[in-house]
Amino acid sequence: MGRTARLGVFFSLLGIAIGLCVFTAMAWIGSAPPTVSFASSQPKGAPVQLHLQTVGAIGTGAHPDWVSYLTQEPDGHWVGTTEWDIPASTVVDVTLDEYDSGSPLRNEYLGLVGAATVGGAPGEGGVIGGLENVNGKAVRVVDGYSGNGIAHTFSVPDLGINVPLPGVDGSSSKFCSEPAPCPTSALHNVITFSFKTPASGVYRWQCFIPCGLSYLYGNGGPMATAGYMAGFIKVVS
Ligand SMILES: [Cu+2]
Repeated sequence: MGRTARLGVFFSLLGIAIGLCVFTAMAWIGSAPPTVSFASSQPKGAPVQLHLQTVGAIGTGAHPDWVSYLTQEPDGHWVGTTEWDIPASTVVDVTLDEYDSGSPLRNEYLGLVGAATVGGAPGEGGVIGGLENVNGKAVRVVDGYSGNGIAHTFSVPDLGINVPLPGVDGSSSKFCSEPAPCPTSALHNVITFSFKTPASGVYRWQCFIPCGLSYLYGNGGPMATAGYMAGFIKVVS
């Protein structure tokens, strides 16, 4: 093969390689969930109000049958995302409307509020007061074998945050069966808790209940995809 032909093959292969890189990068960027900014949603230093939903099936998008978290933007609009910009050293008051059914825990440790911190004392994690409020009642532990079990958790291991979310009765006629966001007229539990953001940084959070039905051990699909059962708290200074 002559020099020109070899150069031709080289540049053809280079072009294909660059094309594949660009395609992969665009696919990755295109699949990243949007970020909702709470950086200036309230006066500096005032608590951020973070309103979330958990639903049994998001009903729209690429995976309509996947379980998902949703985020309410400061203007009231609901978005299927799990990524937020939140100011540093700021209290975050979370209100979580839980519309999904639950099951007993495989690991009862995840029923403890704030217990996800590595090496931390049970119940004394990053949740302020070590308590969550379930339908107006303060609780430190949720028994996964009582009621309708636990649907999901909101857990940020780096911040010592674990909040178990009790499920609702999946056989009820009021179970949410429409595309998210679920209306407040549908059966749901209201869970509230607060935590304080640390210095700036990116903190991964996720659900620790293997809720990815039909995936290996329940840990694939929505459990392994940002925007559904996992995301990032981007703490900005
Ligand atoms: Cu989950």
